[in-house]
Amino acid sequence: MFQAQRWSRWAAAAGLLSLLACGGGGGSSPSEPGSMPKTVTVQIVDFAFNPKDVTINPGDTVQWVQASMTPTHTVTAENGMFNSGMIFTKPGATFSQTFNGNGITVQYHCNTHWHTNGMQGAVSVGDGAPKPGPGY
Ligand SMILES: [Cu+2]
Repeated sequence: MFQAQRWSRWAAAAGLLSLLACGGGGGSSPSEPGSMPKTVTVQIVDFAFNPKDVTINPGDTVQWVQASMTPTHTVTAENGMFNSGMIFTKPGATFSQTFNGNGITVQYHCNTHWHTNGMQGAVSVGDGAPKPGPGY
């Protein structure tokens, strides 16, 4: 009985490890030979995204991190691709989005400070992505 319990615990841990190992993609991604998907960080500082614009490769993830005390931010895409909701209420709060398109630019804003502070940004994905529009 005791032995079996130990074994199943070990097996569960090993399964978790192999899941994590597979998360890296294992080279099966068709995009950009030799480049692994990466995560790019955009900080929310006071009433602005920093950097405001980022350029990434298809399959990369953008992670927004609240880095100052100003509360009640959102990350809301103009094209409806993502909407964090009001989760940026304290420093350290994060929201992540993976971008699989190619040659696209996704413009986004903070619902709370969009009109008052011009709190906007853009994610350009892949080669040939159009330049962000005015204000982004
Ligand atoms: Cu905001």
